[in-house]
This record gives sequence, C-alpha cells and structure tokens, in this order.
Amino acid sequence: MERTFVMVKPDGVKRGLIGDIVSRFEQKGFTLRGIKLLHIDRPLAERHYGEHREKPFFGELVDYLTSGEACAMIWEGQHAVANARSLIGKTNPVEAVPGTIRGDFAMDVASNVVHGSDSPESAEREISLFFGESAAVYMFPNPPITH
Ligand code: RTP
Ligand code: MG
Repeated sequence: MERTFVMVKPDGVKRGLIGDIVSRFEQKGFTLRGIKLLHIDRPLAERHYGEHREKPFFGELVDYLTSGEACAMIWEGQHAVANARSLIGKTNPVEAVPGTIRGDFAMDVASNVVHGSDSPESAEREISLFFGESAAVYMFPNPPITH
C-alpha cells in the first residue's frame, strides 16, 4: 500500500470544492488517512514548493498558496501517487481532460484547485511537512482518541 499527499488549494476551498474532491478519491477506491484545514504561511509554502524556487512563477505560486485556507489530506491505496495524479489531471487545465479534477473545475494554471505529490518520496516528505510527528499515525487505521 502506498500513501500520497493531496491538497485542495485556497481557490478550491473558497469555491466549496472540498466535498466533491474528497468524494472523487473515495469513489476511486482510496482510503482517507488524514485530513485537516490550515492557513499555510510563507515559510511552509516555500518549503512545500522548494523545487520551484528558481522558476519565474514561484512568487505568484507562494502568494496563491497562502491566500486562504487549504485542505491537506493523506490518501492511501494501490499506486496511490500515480492514481491520484491521474484523477487530478494535467498541471495546465487547458490540457487537463474533462473527467479529471482540473479538467472539470479549473481554467488557469496559476489556480488549478488541487495538488498531488509527484512521487512516493515527495509524498512522504510532504506528509511529514504538513502532518509532522503525527504522520506515522496515519499509516494504519487511526487509534481511538481517549480523553
Ligand atoms: P502540484 O505540484 O500543485 O500538484 O502541480 P503539478 O505537480 O501538476 O505541477 P508542478 O510542475 O509541480 O507545478 C506546481 C504548480 O505551479 C504552478 N505553475 N505555474 N505559470 C506556469 O507556467 C506554471 N507552471 C506551474 C501550478 O499552479 C502548479 O500546480
Ligand atoms: Mg508538483
């Protein structure tokens, strides 16, 4: 079993798309292992997208990711990274085919609604970044919370 990190970006949260996106992952056969709403600050956004630091769109990307609440999720399943990327669709919504999340919900590459890890290594890095110490907990069915 593999895990991947998926995030509904601020435009997707503002537009009320969390439910639809969660539903698509459930219908595909993924198991939800963690979910939380958070307002990403600039240091976290810069670490998350560190590989794009030198790109001309980096500043705009960080502005966008920090512009409102995002919904961070851990999804588990067979070939989770690749299956999630195919549900999400191509980076540029112009190329994303209808039926994919970006194909159905986005028009512009700069606000393409959802993020999905690009490799199992990226997934584990991003899960640690967003879920921290508690990340290990999400590996298996969550234990009951005791008060
Ligand atoms: P993501 O990381 O968000 O899941 O997207 P991705 O793997 O499909 O694409 P990636 O190359 O990692 O790019 C990260 C985000 O940067 C924005 N972008 N803008 N203006 C541009 O040419 C451009 N190229 C990429 C997109 O919002 C993309 O999701
Ligand atoms: Mg990427």
